[in-house]
Amino acid sequence: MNKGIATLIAVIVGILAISAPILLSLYLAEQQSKSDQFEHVTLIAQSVLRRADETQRQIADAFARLEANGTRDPCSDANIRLMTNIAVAAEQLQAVGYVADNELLCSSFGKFGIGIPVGAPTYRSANNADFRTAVVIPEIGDTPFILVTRVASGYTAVVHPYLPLDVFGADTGVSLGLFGFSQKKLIDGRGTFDPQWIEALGTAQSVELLESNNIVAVQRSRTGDYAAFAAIPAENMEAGLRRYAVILVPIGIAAGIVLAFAVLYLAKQQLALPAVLKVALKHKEFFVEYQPVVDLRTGHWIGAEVLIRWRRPNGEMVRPDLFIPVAEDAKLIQRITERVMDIVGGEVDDLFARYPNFHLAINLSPADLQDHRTVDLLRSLLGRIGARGENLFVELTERGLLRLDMVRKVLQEIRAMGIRIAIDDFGTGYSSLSYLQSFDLDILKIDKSFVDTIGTDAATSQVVAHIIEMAKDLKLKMVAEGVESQAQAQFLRDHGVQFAQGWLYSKPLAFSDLMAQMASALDAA
Ligand code: G
Ligand code: G
Ligand code: MN
Repeated sequence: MNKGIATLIAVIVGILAISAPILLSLYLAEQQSKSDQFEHVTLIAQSVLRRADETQRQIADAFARLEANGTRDPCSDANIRLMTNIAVAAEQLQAVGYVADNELLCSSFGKFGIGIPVGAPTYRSANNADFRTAVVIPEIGDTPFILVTRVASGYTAVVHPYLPLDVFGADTGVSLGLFGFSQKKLIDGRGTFDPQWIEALGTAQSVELLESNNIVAVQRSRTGDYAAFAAIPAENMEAGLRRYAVILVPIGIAAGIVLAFAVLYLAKQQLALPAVLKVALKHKEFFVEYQPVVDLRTGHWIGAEVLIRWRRPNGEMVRPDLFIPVAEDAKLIQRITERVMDIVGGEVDDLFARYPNFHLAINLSPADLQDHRTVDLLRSLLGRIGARGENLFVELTERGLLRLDMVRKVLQEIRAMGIRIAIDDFGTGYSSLSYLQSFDLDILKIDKSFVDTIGTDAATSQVVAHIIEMAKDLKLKMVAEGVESQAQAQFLRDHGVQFAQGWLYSKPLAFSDLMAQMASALDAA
């Protein structure tokens, strides 16, 4: 991958990593505060409504009892006694009385000599009740009362204005009240009120509104022509938000920083690898091991695959499957191949003098096959280690065969030296049989992933047999990789596979160990 793009992606992921948890924590704080405030305001509206409903029930009850008395003179002594009984029993009612022509003529407090003026009604409900708010009646008490008058009979309930509103009385920041539907007017309330809130209720039973200035809850009465509302300033929510944010945002920031460091650490490792590889080449941090290849019939070691190893200065081993692809991307792989041949050339001395039919297999990458220099490197390696062409194999992956023309030429020259060509990791790529046929190949290496399926009922276990048949058709010799059990070896032998490598026989060895073990095997024979 292009380094600039990789850096950009790392930076973007880093920014996301740090900002996502913070934004999430802010969002959670806001949601939490919002639901807290709505819960609060809804609770208030419900309390107002409960009190209003109870008051309304008592008023309706009072009117029903007075009207049932059926007297023609509402202010008769008997009727006033009934009024007194009702007012004493109904705790929400301050008094009950009789109003005609905007005058209170008598009440549970008795008959007044002259009528007390109460003014014109301010509101008439759908149930034909007239409302008068803020009526002062010194004979009854010194607060302005609400009067509710039954239009049909003139009977009137005197209600203390704070009764329905006396909820959370200490909480002065709260606006609350009752409004009537039919007139879309406020019956009783304190603080701010916006007729829009009635519109917002529509036909619903309740509604919660978040306005720029207010958090509002409206609750419709199930029995009367009114609804209760409560509102608190939106600043309350911001204060709540701040309370939660103080706790949640630091957690978000901490999580973000940890995440960002993790991202940067990973990105840095990835980005730095090519640079580190260059230093590793300069500082000679690579060495090689040799994994023996055995003849499946005799068990003799007939050759070995050269495998590169990288030990960092801090002792850490880096696996080739990790750094080989990076080296290929960074165009460093040819320097690595050259280093491998250099190491082999330096440490392999009298191997072929002692074992003239032994072979070493060198892994080549696609880039190696497109460069004529590889031919020269192999030729000089043969000279350094005193080997004939037949003592050297090269292993190619299917990917290496894709850029045709140059590859064919390089392979021809390699083969002309007597070096044999093995196709590595066969079956894991995507080349077709006929395509492979168009190259002069000698050996097919059966990938460990297929060998692993032998004796299992994995769907791919059939593939091994097919690969073996195919190799026979192509007249290729076979090396099975990663053989770990006698059962696998037996299967391969039975199917005509000639050679194998794997832990069953030997792990990759240092050159001196390879030589020592071969010598002792010969002594034993
Ligand atoms: O040894 P294991 O040893 O983990 O090898 C892992 C992979 O690395 C194998 O697919 C092997 O073919 C590849 N590999 C090992 N050494 C070399 C090398 O020198 N050059 C290339 N191109 N690949 C190698
Ligand atoms: O180049 P190639 O893909 O063949 O490299 C072989 C890889 O497999 C190396 O990493 C080697 O160490 C590893 N290997 C070799 N034999 C065995 C084996 O029998 N079992 C396992 N698990 N790994 C093996
Ligand atoms: Mn290999």
